[in-house]
Amino acid sequence: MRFYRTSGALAAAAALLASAACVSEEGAAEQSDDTLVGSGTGADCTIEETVPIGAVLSLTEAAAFAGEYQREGIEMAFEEINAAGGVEYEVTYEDDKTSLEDSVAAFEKVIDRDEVSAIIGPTLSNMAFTTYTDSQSAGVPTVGISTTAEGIPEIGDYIFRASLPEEVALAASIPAAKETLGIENVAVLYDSADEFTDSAFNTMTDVLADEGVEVVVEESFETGDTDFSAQLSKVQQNEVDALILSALPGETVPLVKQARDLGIESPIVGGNAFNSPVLVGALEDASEGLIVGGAWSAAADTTGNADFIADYTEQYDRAPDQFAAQAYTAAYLIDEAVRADCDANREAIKDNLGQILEFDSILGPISLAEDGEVTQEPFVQIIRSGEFTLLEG
Ligand code: 1QQ
Repeated sequence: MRFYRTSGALAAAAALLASAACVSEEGAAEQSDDTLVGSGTGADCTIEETVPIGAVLSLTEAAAFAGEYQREGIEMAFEEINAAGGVEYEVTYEDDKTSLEDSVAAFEKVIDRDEVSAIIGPTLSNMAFTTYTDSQSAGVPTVGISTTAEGIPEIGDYIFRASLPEEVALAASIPAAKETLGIENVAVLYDSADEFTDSAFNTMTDVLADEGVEVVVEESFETGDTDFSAQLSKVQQNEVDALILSALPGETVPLVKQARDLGIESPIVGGNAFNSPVLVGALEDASEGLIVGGAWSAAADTTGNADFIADYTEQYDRAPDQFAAQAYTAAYLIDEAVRADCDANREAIKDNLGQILEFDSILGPISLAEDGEVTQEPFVQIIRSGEFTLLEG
């Protein structure tokens, strides 16, 4: 067993040398701190220094429906991990207020001020396309927990996601909906102003074409819109078997309510943002029959899921959702990467995150590849009487 800890002065000198010597391709100095290296591996790893983690989340404004759950999922996981001993983590939470500007500032804070070993977040792909270029050039491993748009891991080798790509969710939910409901033609409605919903629209179009489902109406709107009568009147003029909807909850709720008020009764298939009890609660009766593909289900029989649901519900006085579950899982994946070489420096975390194979999680077995992409099975659910039930998966 190797023991890496050195005296403070020696460690400081070594860190200085190391940071002078190690410059990543992008020119950013690599973090190399001997006090973040411990002894032992895996469950036996012991690191004396507290490991700093940054969590940049949308804790207020439009995406807080997910961000609040994410904060709780991260908090609960690190409480459990810290209680198990060996490695202690301290998380700094930053609210990006669902704004790109604030997200960029929050990333700068955790990278430069807090010198974190890894970042979790942000909540929306819309911010990630910008903020991930910052953590990539600073050489900080970053794990997305709900950044599902196409092209996210491709931003760089420090960018990972423990969030099922929307392409994978839709490739499961649309065929399942087609089979269950006998869908032959659809109307596709999408938010063209958000990176995630726009990317999901492209995927929906591809999957529908592959499935031989005809798109008879295709209409867009923009984040912040509240009146969908123009788009819905096009739907009314055409009999469709289903509505395929790519939207965040802020627009989904009024759109679906307006559709039902107009007498449009077609079943609705949505993206992973629909996998949220907040959305179901806001839709009330209009949520009946919604079909959604996502990374997690309360009904799934995955390892530890029942305990996770029970513990979370006790701690936060409400049941967890997909966003809490993915955030919780990401914390464990970071811990797994730290313990692999018992090294909580950025470079070691990055190298080891990319080698996680079939980690047994509440999302099911989950792997992260060197290119940052996640592999896990999707869950397709249908909402019945306000409850998510498994349709398939
Ligand atoms: C993204 C998403 C959203 C639904 C997260 C809340 O998947 O922005 O990629």
